[in-house]
Amino acid sequence: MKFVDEVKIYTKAGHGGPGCVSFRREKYVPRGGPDGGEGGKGGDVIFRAAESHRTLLDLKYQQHYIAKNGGHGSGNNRSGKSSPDLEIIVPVGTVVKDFETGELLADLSVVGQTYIVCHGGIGGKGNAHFATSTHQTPRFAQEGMEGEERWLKLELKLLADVGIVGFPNSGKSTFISRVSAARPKIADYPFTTLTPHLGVVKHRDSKSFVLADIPGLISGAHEGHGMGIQFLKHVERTFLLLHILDISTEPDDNAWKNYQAINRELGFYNKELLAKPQIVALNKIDLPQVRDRIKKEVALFRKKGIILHPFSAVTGEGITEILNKIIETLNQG
Ligand SMILES: Nc1nc2c(ncn2[C@@H]2O[C@H](COP(=O)(O)OP(=O)(O)OP(=O)(O)O)[C@@H](O)[C@H]2O)c(=O)[nH]1
Ligand SMILES: [Mg+2]
Repeated sequence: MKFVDEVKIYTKAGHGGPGCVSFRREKYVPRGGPDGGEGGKGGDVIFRAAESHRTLLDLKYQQHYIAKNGGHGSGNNRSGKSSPDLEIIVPVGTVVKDFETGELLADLSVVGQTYIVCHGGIGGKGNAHFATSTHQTPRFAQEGMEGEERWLKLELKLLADVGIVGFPNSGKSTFISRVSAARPKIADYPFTTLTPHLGVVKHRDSKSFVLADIPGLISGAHEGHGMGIQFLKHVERTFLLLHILDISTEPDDNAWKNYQAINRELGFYNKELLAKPQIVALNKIDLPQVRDRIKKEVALFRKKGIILHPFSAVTGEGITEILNKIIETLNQG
């Protein structure tokens, strides 16, 4: 099943009910005064963030959300019924934007948070409202106000704690499938992962955290090369990044250059990504051509002030150290 993280929907609040034109009818009172009541208010359309929903999938299947109109006012000064609000439940982390303008309307990041996206129209006044000493028998009433309507774009940024970044084929999916129950496809060709995957990691007795595996990046991703950088929105809110490096394929593969190339793409997407703590790891140390170069690479990164964690996603060597480091860093934040 495809991971749904963007949907377009139409929302419309209810119109206010029309006011009523009516005159009192009583025995022995031949010409009673105006007694038309006002219309009821139309229902609002409201978003509510709840933990019960993990994806925007439900909204993909229903595109139109229309709240009911307010009831008509009636005689005897009776107001029309106000309509109930239409509530749309969305996962925590949903961002609501105006589809036409792209304007950010709401960022529903807290459980129970609500946002009124379309206000219902208020009801029209009945003719009783318009009676004055000089105009005692108004034969008109107001229409209700129109309810607001708009097309929206909803985006769900996965709420992962840790995002994995790296070139295609570096072993990101192998890592997540090793440490969590997530089972993204793994293969020896680039761009195996086409959609983000989430995995919950429970390491020893520390609190579990959520890891996000996203499609690989390449140089020029910000210009649309490879899978592009749109998937980086899934790691925008993570607390830290796990940067996986692979120097196994070419003899002149340069871990430092690769490291910088990926960071450049992160910066093109959003400078703030570069401010996140990064845990840098060198994968595939089970392969002799990589094993032979561990010392050199670790020393080179150390010179730049960066700890390089060698590991093998296949044999599991070095993974405990990486998880320890992730948890330590998460705890600091
Ligand atoms: N020898 C060895 N191979 C590995 C290791 N980790 C991953 N691989 C292999 O590398 C290839 C790519 O692994 P993936 O986990 O699919 O890589 P990815 O980074 O998710 O790739 P994309 O989804 O394309 O970005 C597969 O053939 C894996 O079996 C490792 O530690 N050692
Ligand atoms: Mg992958």
